[in-house]
Amino acid sequence: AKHPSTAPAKSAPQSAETALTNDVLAGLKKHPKELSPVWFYDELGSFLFDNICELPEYYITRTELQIMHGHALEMAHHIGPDAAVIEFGSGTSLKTRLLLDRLESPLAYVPVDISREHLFTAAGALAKDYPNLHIVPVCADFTQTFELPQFVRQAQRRVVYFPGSTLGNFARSQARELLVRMRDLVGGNGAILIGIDLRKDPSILERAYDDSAGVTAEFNINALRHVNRELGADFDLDAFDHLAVWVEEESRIEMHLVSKRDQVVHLGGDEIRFRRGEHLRTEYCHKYTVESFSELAATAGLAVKRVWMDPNKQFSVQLLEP
Ligand code: AVI
Repeated sequence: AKHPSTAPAKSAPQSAETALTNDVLAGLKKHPKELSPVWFYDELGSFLFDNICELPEYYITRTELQIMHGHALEMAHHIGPDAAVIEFGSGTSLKTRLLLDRLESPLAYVPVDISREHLFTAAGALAKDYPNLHIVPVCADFTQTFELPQFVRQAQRRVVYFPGSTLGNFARSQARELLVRMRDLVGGNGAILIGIDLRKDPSILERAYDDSAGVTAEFNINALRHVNRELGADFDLDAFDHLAVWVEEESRIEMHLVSKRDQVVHLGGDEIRFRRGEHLRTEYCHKYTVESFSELAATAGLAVKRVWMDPNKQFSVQLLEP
């Protein structure tokens, strides 16, 4: 047993599963109901996300890569020599390679990811192709405070790389907090290179998050499959519809799951009732203008030094400094 049965129930430490269950239940008891987007990313979800990145409607990955191909050299000049590059949520690091290829004598590359397996697989692959680069993987949840290896903490120029527009998935106050944490990590002489998706015609956005092949719908539904498997819930995967909706006042796409009928879902000894047509919100995807992002950055004590965009101004990669 994880916990001694003799311990009084009141002071018994929570198991990780109980903590997760309570967290999910708290979201399901809100009005409107919500579920954290972290539930998208099990093995199938990560595979589906990789597929999303290749979809014709999902312009984000393709456009950011185009910007990196065109401007990575200039970005590298701004970063300068001997930098330690710390990547938040390092995935397959395709974009990272474009940056690393251009940097002058980088001191170290520090991929930070919560998934130990992905982290070490990607770091291993990179180590083969960059034998002279010091690669220091850190397994951590980048939304929480974490320690960098001492020689990275002492590097003169520390740069956080955060591509993919993942900042858009955070509520504004959390996005600000994350920027503050990045600023603290890089220090007064540091920089942040960040991918930010830009506001555009809502019909383009809604299609990007509701593709004709139905991959994003499957990605959304998979969050329920993940909760069923990890926490023993009994969500009926066929009883929810995928919805992607543009919310103008918040300047964001929201992904929802809409209950097809009145139903009851069981989780951790609790019963959660859904009415027919009731929404469960699973994700925010904020879209910024160059101005609105610069305002957000300023609230975190960061100034925008450079903005690189594709010719159609769909996406941006921005260099921030304290
Ligand atoms: C990971 N993140 C930047 C993606 C996005 O576009 O906000 C997640 C995603 N959700 C649906 N499709 C892709």
